[in-house]
Amino acid sequence: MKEVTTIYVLLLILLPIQQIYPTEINVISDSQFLTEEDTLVSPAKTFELGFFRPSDTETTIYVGIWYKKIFVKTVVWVANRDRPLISAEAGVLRIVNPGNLVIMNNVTNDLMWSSNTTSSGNVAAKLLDTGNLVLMDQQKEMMIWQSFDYPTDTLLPGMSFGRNFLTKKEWHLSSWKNSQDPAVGEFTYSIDTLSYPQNELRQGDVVKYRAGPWNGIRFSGASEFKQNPIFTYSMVINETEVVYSYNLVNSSVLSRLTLNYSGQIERTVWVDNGKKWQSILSLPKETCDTYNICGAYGSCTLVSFQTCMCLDDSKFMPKNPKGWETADWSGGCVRKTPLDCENGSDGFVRYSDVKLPDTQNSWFNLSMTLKECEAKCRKNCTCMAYANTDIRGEGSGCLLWFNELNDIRVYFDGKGGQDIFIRMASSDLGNFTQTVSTNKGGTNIKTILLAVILPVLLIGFSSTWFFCVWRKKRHAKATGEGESLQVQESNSEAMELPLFSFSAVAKATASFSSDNKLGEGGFGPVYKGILEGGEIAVKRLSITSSQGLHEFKNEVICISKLQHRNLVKLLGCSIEGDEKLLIYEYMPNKSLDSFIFDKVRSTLLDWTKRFNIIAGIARGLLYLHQDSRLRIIHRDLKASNILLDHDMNPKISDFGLARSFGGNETGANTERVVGTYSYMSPEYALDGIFSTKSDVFSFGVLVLEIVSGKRNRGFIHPEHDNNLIGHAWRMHNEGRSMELVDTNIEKPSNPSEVLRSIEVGLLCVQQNPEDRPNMSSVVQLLGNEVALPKPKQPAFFTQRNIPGADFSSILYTTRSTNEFTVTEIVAR
Ligand code: ACK
Repeated sequence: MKEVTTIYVLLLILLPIQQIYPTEINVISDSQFLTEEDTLVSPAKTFELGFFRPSDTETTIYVGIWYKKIFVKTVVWVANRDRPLISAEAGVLRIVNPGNLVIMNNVTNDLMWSSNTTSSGNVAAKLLDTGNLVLMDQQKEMMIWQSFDYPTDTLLPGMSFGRNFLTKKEWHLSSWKNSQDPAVGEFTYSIDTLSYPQNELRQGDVVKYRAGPWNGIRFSGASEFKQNPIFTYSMVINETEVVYSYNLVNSSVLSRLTLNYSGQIERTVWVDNGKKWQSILSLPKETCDTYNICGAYGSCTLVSFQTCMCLDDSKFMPKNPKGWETADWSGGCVRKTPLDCENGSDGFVRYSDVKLPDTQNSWFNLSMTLKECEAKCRKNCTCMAYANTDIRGEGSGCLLWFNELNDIRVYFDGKGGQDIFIRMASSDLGNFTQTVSTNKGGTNIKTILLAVILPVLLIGFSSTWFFCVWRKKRHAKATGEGESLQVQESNSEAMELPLFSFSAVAKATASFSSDNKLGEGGFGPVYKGILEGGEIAVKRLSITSSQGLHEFKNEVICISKLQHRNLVKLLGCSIEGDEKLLIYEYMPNKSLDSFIFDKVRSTLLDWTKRFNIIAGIARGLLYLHQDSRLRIIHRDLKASNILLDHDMNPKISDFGLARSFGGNETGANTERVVGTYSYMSPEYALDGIFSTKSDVFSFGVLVLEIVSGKRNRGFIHPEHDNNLIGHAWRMHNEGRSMELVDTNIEKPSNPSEVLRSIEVGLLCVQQNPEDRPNMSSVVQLLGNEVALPKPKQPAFFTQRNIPGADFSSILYTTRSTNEFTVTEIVAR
């Protein structure tokens, strides 16, 4: 470090330090670990791994994997599901020798989770685009552990489900305890491999639902997905393993199979334009899916007046007729004519379209023919039925059932079931092996089944270091000795911020040439520059501005501790003599206001992009309010403080006026009202009360501006005196909200999303802070088609109704645009 100035000394006193952490990294290695501010990202940015809280109200913290591409946080895997970190505890995911990936509690040093691996070589953890976290021995180029081997409640394409008899690996799903608790819950969904493989959903030890044995195409009793263009399935059944997996025909589709905490198996597909997960399969779906509801030889019919029938009325009867009269079907059915196996007179009757019985007591051979199968069954008097194991083509393989046949179901649509040959007494046979098909045979079930429309059962088991990387301390030459600024605010945690020499930054910006000037910011001019091969934006503190120094310190303190994809990244700073510089990642698309309020440029922001921007700002603000290690109130959220990256992703910038809070504090009262009028909530502008809800108000204004392409301040309408808020409120009440949409863009393809956004905006600008949603609700309301509360009348909806406001006491301003930041006004 070169010269230590008074300011620097001041900063050092204010703030002791710690490393500055990157947001996104792509490997965890011996020298690179993951903290709560970081995420490990897959190469194509499909998945992301990091620390998360199941809900905003939860104090528990887990390490998990979720989709990066979608903003609805969808966790697909959890590491420490039974041993979370608690709020105040700091966690780290790192590799400890020898080759063990662990989650450590940095406060207590407790081991919270471990991959339980060892390796003599160098080990690195990476997240693949399949959602699989893999631990690699880099010398041997060998995978030593993968998260796909430890599924939680989600089966992703390419994951295995089943068992390997050699390695003793078993893959099954286990539900979360509840929507906020990823601990192992009551339900499991697994392949029962004790006999011929079938799927079972269990609550504790009790089977709740069973998908029949695999028949080469599907799990018996499951409508096939053959015509479905989305998935392909594979099932391997051999001496070594029984493994089911599915894949996507089009890898850009996002799909998952989950077992939720209430025991529902669900296959969902992400619908991009609906911005939500759409369920395409949900099991158990109906009463008839209840395991063995009708007992042995019974079949569930879905007929309202009688749930259960016997498989074949002419040959079976209820075992307990009285029970059937009282809707107790559990006794099932028995044969009218007893078997007489000893005399060798029994035969077999074919039943078609049947969900094959529970294979608990079964035997199978994959190479036998049906004829051989029959002979084998005939010889064994306890063998009650046989069927092909594989129904493809002519059919092949042999599956035998012993003792009673349970959990059978006859289908009428021919899609889910298959043939089974059931042992019958000679008197129940014709001269030849009889076929009884529920579709063709004229049985009682058929009559009833055809009399009702049965729903089709759709089953089928379905189914950096920083700034890429702002290489820490890779700068000796260019930046001046590779030092860092130790930053700490009072009792809070320390950070380390790369410190650059003034000369290096001056060189990077062509000596702060006017050609490089991007504009005038909160505390001075902003320049574009190239430093260490990367584009940067440099804020230069006006030499004369004492207020700017205050903001400068504030920005360093606040933003150096924050890392989120929707916050602009502070890469470093420079403090030499009177020169104070802040160095940021460069945002090629500049600020949001340069787009939305510009006639020509606004046409480049279609609705999809605008919605993406709204959602991104919401997530960034949520992070500030709830998820970051500090609770930050930005206090100056506005269009000019939203920067846009190369892909038009929004990043909240300018933390000069931000305030941080610890513990449960959500706001404060100040006599120094700072911010920008047209984005200020009434309680803040008038009484100096600021809270997360005053940021929510500003967010609401921003949403309405993004939708309409009009500024709240200075809004003019020929019919009334209302500002933009008032105009939006008026249009909303008259059912004309769509008229608010910027006419410079094409008609939005998703009007419901537009209306939802406007309503969310109006909810945020309600007069009473308590009525405004918090940012977590905002994120949810924007992303889901849930019913929205009715917004109440907004605050400040006419240009003139700011009661008691006297802004004559503005001390000074720091911007010269018409939408300047009021650095300080005295609240009355
Ligand atoms: O709207 P703009 O073009 O985008 O003008 C303002 C100006 O500097 C003063 O704030 C631009 N600006 C600020 N920070 C950055 C950044 N990190 N990358 C690119 N432009 C920036 C902003």
